[in-house]
Amino acid sequence: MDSTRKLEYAWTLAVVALLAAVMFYSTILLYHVDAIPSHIDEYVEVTGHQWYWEFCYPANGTCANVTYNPSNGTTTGGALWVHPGTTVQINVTSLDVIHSFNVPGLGVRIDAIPGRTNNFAFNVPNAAAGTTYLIQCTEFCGTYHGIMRAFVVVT
Ligand SMILES: [Cu+2]
Repeated sequence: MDSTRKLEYAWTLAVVALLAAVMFYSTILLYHVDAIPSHIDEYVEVTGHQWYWEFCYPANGTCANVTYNPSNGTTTGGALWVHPGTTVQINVTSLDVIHSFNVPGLGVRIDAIPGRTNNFAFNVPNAAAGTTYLIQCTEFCGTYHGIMRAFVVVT
């Protein structure tokens, strides 16, 4: 075997080893990202509607709709209220079409699918007290998809 061929084998094996290592660690990371922690401070039921989000708090039985107003593009009616330093589990579903619950500032993105509940947990940083995070539907869901937004308010 000449030295050029040896080099080709070495490069091929090096690339295969690198890709195998990346796949190994990404698979583990994927499971950790989806895992629900054993301790949850607050549960929020999130329901997508055309074209607003509904937030229900099983702890006290209250719900808030963030309604849309197509005539002037404003939203009213509530927010997703959370406390700093807590772990929040959201159970996300939809009553009409597929929506996507996306909070870029908190690293949350999960689909709202009719007939199915997707669970996701996220941490609210201690330093986030007083912060407001934008929620934007990121699955095109009809005419007013663009104004289907709400806020996570950390109090
Ligand atoms: Cu939508």
